[in-house]
Amino acid sequence: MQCVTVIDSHTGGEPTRVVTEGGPHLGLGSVADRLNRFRSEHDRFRSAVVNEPRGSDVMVGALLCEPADPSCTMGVIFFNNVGYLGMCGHGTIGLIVTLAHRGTIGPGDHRIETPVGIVTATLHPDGSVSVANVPSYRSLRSVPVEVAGIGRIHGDVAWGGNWFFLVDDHGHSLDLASVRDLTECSRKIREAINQQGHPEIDHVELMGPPRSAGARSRNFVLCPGGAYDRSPCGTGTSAKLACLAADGKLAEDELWVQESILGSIFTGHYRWIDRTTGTIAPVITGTASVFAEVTLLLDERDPFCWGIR
Ligand code: PYC
Repeated sequence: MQCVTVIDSHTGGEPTRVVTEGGPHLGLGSVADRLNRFRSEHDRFRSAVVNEPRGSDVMVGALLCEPADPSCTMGVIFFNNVGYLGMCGHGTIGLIVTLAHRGTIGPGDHRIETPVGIVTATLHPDGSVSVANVPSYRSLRSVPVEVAGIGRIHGDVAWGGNWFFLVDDHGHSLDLASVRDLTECSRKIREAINQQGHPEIDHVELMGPPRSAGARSRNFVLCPGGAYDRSPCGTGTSAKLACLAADGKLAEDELWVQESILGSIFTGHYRWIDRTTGTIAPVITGTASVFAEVTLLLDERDPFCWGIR
């Protein structure tokens, strides 16, 4: 029997499960190297932790590891029901709140090595967390895509730690009651843009007008494994900031309040890194709540010990 201790939190409704003990040893090297070892040698551990019956399609796991970069205090690999994430904004906020809950860290800056670069998470005295994310940029603007059953839509391709396709003219109202339709629409858009020579895009972000006072925009984000992000998506909001910066629609340090399909909020702003390449340094702020401390039991006699895949 293998025991794995985890702490569960949610960030704006989106869950994060931090493995605190019992995870696989991933050897030496950068966090990107360790991700490769996680994927090739321990992928069933990923599935055991986040998939049913212990988890669900929406759960994002976080495995801490030693950073290779000496300026970082920790390394982290985020994973989900189908694989691994480059970065995860809501997950980083959940991780920091979880470590503060355990008494492992206090307020201040925490440099974290991820497979796609270093991020700095700041735990504020009020418990909120800001994440200075990896450099983000838009690679393509207003790409036309013919989507079966929907017609022609347009989207921007942008990197915010994961690859996003951001669409305004999807023709849907972003209502929580319509998540099935929104999921199906986003799935079809992803299939079409992937077939159009962009297999790297694994997140689709539908944009719409905000509902709550102070918010600038509402989104619906389809994640790689088919679940939708309950939070406004930290990497998706970073991608959105890169598009706004490139279009000259948001100034440096101007606040962008991004609302999720649930109405939960992230606040974002950016600084230019390189105007010629359109690369920005985005910062996302949000809050998380810890809701469970659990010991998972991995018993080889259990037919679904390694999760329902
Ligand atoms: O917050 O970056 C994020 C994220 C990615 C997938 C789910 N959440």
